[in-house]
Amino acid sequence: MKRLDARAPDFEAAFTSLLANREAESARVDAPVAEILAKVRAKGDEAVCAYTSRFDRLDLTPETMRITGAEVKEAASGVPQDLLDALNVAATRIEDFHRAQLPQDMKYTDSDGLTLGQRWTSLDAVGLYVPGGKAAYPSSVLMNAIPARVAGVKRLAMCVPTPGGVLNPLVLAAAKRAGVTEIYRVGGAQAVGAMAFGTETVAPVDRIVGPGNAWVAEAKRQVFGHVGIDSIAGPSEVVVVADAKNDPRLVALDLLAQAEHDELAQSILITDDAAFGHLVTEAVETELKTLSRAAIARASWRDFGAVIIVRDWEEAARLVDRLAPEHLELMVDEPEALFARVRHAGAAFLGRFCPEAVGDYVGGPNHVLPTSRTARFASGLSVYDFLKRTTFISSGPDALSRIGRAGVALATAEGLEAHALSISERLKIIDRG
Ligand code: HSO
Ligand code: ZN
Repeated sequence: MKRLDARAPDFEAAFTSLLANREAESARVDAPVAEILAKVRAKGDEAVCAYTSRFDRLDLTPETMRITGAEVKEAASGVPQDLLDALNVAATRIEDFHRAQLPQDMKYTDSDGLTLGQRWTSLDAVGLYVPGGKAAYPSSVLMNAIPARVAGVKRLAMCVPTPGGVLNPLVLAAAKRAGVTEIYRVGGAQAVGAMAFGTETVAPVDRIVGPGNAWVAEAKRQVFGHVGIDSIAGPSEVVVVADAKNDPRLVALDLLAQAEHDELAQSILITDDAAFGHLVTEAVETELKTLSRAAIARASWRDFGAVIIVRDWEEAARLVDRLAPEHLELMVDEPEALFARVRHAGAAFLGRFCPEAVGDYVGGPNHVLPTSRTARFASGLSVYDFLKRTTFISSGPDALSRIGRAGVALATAEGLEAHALSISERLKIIDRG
């Protein structure tokens, strides 16, 4: 953990080191992934089943690739009712937020007499990748699937690896609640290939979303262009801005909630009180004695954690913008006023009783957010990722006669004669009356 003081002469260098890229040194998998994708594209189900047998020790046939409705029901029936109720609370709140997010179509008639506008329509089919084993978060199934369904996507296919054939009941229950329409027990690059290119069993989709390991991320990169993809997430991060009126233990737990995700996660406290900063770091050490994921959280806090002492909240806001964090907690007297000064953050949590973990599960806004400072130019997952716009122009003779000549002049200047004629020949007809 680093301790930084904005007044110290070496502050700038120390702060810059916090902005360093935390991407894992992952092995290059571009060549093997390209081979898998090519095989899946050429051989369809046969290749998907062969790779599943090799990587997941699971023998599949085209008939058993899909997890049936009965299997989903059976698995979900083993989930305790209180957990199903919790899933339902989360799903309902996520649905409500994303429904409120739906954009309006636009249409107006301008002073030249043209009617202009744009109309939103949903994608036809989306593929959702869900990692296997421990990396599978049921909450992330809800966060990826619900915006697609709210946007109006009819087909929502999900791929999840089931090594050794073991199903994750809570993931399946989340998929069912979120409105996933079909589920395949296929993972890795072969799943991405199947969804992108289609096989005899898996119909192709238009966009693939969802987290995955290095192979899945590389496969998504390689199919991009043929289908759309979501952004490729880096390690998670949180910046907590807190004054000395807070309970140091609560602030420590918020920092650790991020740190326990990943050794590469980053948790930063910004405070205007150095003594409070010390209390928080002491509380972090105390909690690390008992947390179940202490090994991961300790590594993250040791390597990437930081406490920054600032003169005032104005300075805090400037530093937050430079960090452009995925998550921002504002635990100060007037969080709205401070939030108004911040421009770059994926999601903000305002007030002393609004921990980021509430947003991970039951807040409503999406928890798939821009990481690695990409909040400077990117936003979290939303209904917009499953919608596209068609713009339109409607013009009659009067409107065309007002703007047509300028179009002819530009077409002529570009040397595109048919363009010029397609307008000018109509202008002639109009002029003839
Ligand atoms: N904080 C994570 C999301 C998550 N947390 C899932 C718990 N489960 C990235 O925003
Ligand atoms: Zn989380």
